Amino acid sequence: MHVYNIDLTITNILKKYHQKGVKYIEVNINRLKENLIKLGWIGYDGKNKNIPYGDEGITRIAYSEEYDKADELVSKLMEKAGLEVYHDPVGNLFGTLCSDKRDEHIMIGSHIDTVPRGGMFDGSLGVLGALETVQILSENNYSNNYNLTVAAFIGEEGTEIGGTLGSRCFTGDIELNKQEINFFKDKGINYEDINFNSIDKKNIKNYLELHIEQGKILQKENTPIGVVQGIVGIARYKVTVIGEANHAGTTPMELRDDALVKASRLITKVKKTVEDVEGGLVGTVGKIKAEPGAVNVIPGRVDFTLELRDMEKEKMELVIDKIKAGFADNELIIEDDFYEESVYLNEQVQDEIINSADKLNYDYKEMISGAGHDANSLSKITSAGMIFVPSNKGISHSPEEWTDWVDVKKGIEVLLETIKSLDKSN
Ligand code: HGY
Ligand code: MN
Ligand code: MN
Repeated sequence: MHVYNIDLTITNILKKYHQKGVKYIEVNINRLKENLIKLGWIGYDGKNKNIPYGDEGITRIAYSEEYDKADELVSKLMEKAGLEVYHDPVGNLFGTLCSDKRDEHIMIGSHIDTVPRGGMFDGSLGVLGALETVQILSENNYSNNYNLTVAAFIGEEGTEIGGTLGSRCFTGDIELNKQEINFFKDKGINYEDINFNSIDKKNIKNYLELHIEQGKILQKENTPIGVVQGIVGIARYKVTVIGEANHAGTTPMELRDDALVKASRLITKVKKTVEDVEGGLVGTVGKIKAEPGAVNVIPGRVDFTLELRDMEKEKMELVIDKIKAGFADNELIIEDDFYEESVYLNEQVQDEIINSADKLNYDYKEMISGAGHDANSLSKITSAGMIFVPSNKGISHSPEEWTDWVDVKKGIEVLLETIKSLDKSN
């Protein structure tokens, strides 16, 4: 069981007050913790009574009933913090601490939808951490130059029509095909409404996102802060392998054309091909289905998803070319399903994050994100940056996802300092 080790040693607090020129505002970590746990109960399926951790984890899929409850909770928390709360046509949620000086926004956000059986930090920490920074600034009568807008983008995790859905709609970085238009229509959202939103995209000066690393590096190197330099590109494919369905009893082994045996050879080939490519390329087969799916029938067809991630598109294309070799066209079909370009995040914003970590005397590491994020979409319309905090044992997209509260607090403090410095700059 995790003990909440809030690092309140007197030296830690004094250290902050000794920082020259930093009016130290103490984030309310207990309020953040309470909000994060409250949000985590929505969609949690487990026996734990004091924290939504473990067992079947948290399932809060975009546009589901659980998601609507989560949206309602976060909207109420934003109202309680005195923010102006509104939704755009696809269901993105915004809360703004208005400025009387300028109409541009500094946007700080992430997502509150989860993967099936996910954890309580992925996305939620970024939205509630953003809320905490804006709320604590407002409570300290901070006079913000820019509108400070907290965003909860809907559908960041993969939906039937791809991931980072809400933020791609918000930034207009999306071409909707017939199937996708119908996806929205089923939810009562008209296509014409989608490209309009309540904030003029040109008016977003910066975007910041606090997120768990979802990997092992920060914890392994005992470093509390990650400064994200770039976010990998994600290519998803629908793969179909064709064989010949036949009787499992009367078909001799040498006369079989077993689609599942062929698919398993192909999947092993994907692993080998990806491992042979230099650098950080990764490949995953996450979903597979054999048809007709009967115990006594040799599978005649197998469908599976293939996802590749890297900073370089060419490396992902190379894998596809290589795995096709040795298969006839009528037995292997690979269809593009989703592609999100990799991005390098804004260097000035990275410098601001580094300055904030330095001011607070926190070690940091510059790194690439192997996970996709809404910051990818936002980086297409504004200067965007991301701050990572460590994930316990690198686990994420799992009921065991965990970040120690002392690290959560450091991440929010760096976020707060970065917002303040961006708010002073032009
Ligand atoms: O899949 C991802 O990388 C993100 O967690 N949606
Ligand atoms: Mn996420
Ligand atoms: Mn995720």
